Amino acid sequence: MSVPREGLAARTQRSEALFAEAQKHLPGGVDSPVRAFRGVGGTPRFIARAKGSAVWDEDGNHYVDYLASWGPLIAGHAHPGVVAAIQEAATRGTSYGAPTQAEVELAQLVKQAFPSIELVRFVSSGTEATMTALRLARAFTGRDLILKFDGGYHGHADGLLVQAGSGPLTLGAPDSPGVPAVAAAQTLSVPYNDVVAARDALAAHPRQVAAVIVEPVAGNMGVIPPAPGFLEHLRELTRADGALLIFDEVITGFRVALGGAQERFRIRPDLTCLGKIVGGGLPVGAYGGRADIMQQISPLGPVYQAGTLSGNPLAMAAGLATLRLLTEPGVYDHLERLSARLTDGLGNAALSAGVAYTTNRVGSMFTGFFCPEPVTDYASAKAADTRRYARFFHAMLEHGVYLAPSQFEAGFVSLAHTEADIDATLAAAAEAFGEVTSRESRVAGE
Ligand code: KE4
Repeated sequence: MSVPREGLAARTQRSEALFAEAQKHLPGGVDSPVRAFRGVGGTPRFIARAKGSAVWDEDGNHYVDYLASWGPLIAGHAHPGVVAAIQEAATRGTSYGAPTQAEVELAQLVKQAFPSIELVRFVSSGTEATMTALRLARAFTGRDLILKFDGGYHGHADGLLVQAGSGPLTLGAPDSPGVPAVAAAQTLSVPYNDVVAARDALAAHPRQVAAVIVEPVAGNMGVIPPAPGFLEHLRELTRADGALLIFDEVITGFRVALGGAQERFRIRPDLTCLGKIVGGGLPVGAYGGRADIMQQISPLGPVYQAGTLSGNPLAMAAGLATLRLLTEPGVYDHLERLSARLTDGLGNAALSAGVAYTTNRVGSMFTGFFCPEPVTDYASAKAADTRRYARFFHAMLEHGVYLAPSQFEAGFVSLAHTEADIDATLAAAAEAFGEVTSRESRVAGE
């Protein structure tokens, strides 16, 4: 039986005090908007430390963590092998601005996992990876237009903040001010999983679209799997039109399979963007793909991209240590089994509590939506009851479970999660679903 902590209100004093101070110095008190709890209300928990599947906030509250830093921590927090690799690398210096053996080794591992990647370049974030992939696609094709999907989030580069998911969706601003109209005008966006809309968009701009960029499993509207045939059709449509197909695998890379969604769904994109797991919790992004395209990148070719800390030795060490854990046999079967038990259990708990709830899951990434209908695209995701999500989120927090602070994000199971963690989570959910409906009936009765 999961019991809410006594006097939890008193147990957020340090987070509250830190949040008040943080807001004097940082916009919204955070360094990334989705951390501010705007999608669920209340005070963001200031995290003091983490280990394995657990995080502790500054008030000493313990949580089973499914945020996993928005995806990178597939091996769990502070994995001893990852920490030791970072520590060892740090004793040899933290940055050289020169090539290193670690970059070569990590590139080899990425290419082994992703056969479509013949050349790869490391950068420091997913945003840098997708931003550069689009510049490269435009240079290679000589075309200007980009086609993305409603609710797809690919980082905060100007042309990609159009009908964007993740934070912009959570905060109700899918199109950001400050993006020049001419930049936004180069970006077409159609509903996710809608092959006809994608076909019509390409047909309306024949041989003018440089690339179609897609999250092969959407993670920024909450998790939405590709409909059967969706990715295959995108591959055919882009090949016929001469547009490049870019898989944004910043979340799905090394997550839904060692070789990401392109392994799981057997599609070969022209370019792939990576992030999160490839850095093992340190800042790494990457873009790569066909050699004839990547050879356009400076200093080989004319397309410029650079970065002071690209291929940073500490980040390369963390990425290498993490990926080597993922090449162990049975890793993905284990994640599949544990994640399925979690989401099946959440669905059953919601059913028992009479709460309309539907879970989407691919591998160890998942989202529970507070709505009765299947969630297959941006429109159906937006129909979810975000107030119920917020109540559930806080009820789970009170029961020691940390989910994504937005209905429109993904949760993640790691190699550090145990059967006992899943049991505790499902016990907490049984209480939390009940509290969602009882709070509503209390309000209705007032
Ligand atoms: P970063 O620049 O945040 O490293 O990566 C941008 C990015 C690109 N592509 C996909 C599919 C992504 O999900 C992301 C970033 N994801 C968000 C959460 N959904 C990061 C969390 C945040 O913005 O704080």
